[in-house]
Amino acid sequence: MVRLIQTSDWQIGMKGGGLGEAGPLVRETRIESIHNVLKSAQKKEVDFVLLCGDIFEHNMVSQETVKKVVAIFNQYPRIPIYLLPGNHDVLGADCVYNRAIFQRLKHLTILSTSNPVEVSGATLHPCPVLSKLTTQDLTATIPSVRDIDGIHIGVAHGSLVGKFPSSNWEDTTLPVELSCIERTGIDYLALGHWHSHRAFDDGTGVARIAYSGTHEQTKFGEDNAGQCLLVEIDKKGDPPKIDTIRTGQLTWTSDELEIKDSSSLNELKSHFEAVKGIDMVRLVLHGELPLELKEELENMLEFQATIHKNLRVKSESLNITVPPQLETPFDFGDPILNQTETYLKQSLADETDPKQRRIIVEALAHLQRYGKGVGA
Ligand SMILES: [Mn+2]
Repeated sequence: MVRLIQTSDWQIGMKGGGLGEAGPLVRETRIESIHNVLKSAQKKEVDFVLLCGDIFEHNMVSQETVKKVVAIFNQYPRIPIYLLPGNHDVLGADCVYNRAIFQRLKHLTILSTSNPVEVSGATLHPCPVLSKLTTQDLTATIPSVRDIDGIHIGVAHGSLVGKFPSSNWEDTTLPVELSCIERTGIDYLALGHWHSHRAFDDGTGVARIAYSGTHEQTKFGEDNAGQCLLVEIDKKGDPPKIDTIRTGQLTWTSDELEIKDSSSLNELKSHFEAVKGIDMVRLVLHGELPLELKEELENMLEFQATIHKNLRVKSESLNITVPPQLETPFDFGDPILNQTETYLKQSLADETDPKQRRIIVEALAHLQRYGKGVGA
């Protein structure tokens, strides 16, 4: 019998591009959540932990970051850790795991060749990535183990051919053939590379292939992320028992909302009410917003930004409409201001680029506010 924790794609050291100010929070949380993986291993008294690649975002990750990860590993000295490098932390002369600090970790084994490794309860068959551009089945090196006693587990980092969950993952590099199980007779294939947890059957209705997904969601829109897997296999040939364990800390939501009129702001209010416990909130706004509601919307968003750990609002497709009263000339009692207004309105009438129009509308709104202030 073997019991293991499977995890991958920690992407430690990732920039968090597109997350703006939340970048540092996401980076630190990814490191902190390693504890959740190793604590699960401790609690479930597993034989070992299997890291299926992309533990670091790249091989040039800072030594400070490396030390943070090693410091966490050191807090769990009784858990054997087997680490297969992926395409981000790819093997080679500058591989991050070549650094001396890793050689001193007694309970960490880097799976750098395809030689079988005897572990407590099973034999591992690592399929290391030797080039990021590999187009050959990564599991080709796993021999047939049908006639060899014991539980056999393949470990690879790549894309399961024909099972890409979304088109942007449909790359032709790092292929893993589904037929690997049938060809070799291994009991289980542990995979990394995809950030979402997925399990696949071997063609006979038994799930023998699984991605754990990342331990902490990396961006908006990832589904089934923020977990590790507890995998148990009783004996050779038995169906593996695959359970998910929550390890992620940050919660994420991404939604779209159409703005039409003042009732839309109430809808927006209800939306924020519904997501108030979520850390990372993304909102795409489109439609038409009357200029007189612009300030209210901005105030609402400013306040909401203080409630969530991160609020990202995309409003490039939200048109600000100019209300009729802005079309009627306003006498500022100052020829320069009057002239400015006429000029801006003419520019608005001539301008077709939505980005430029928004700038002009903004200027008009400021001018009006200023004008009212002068008149008051
Ligand atoms: Mn990868």
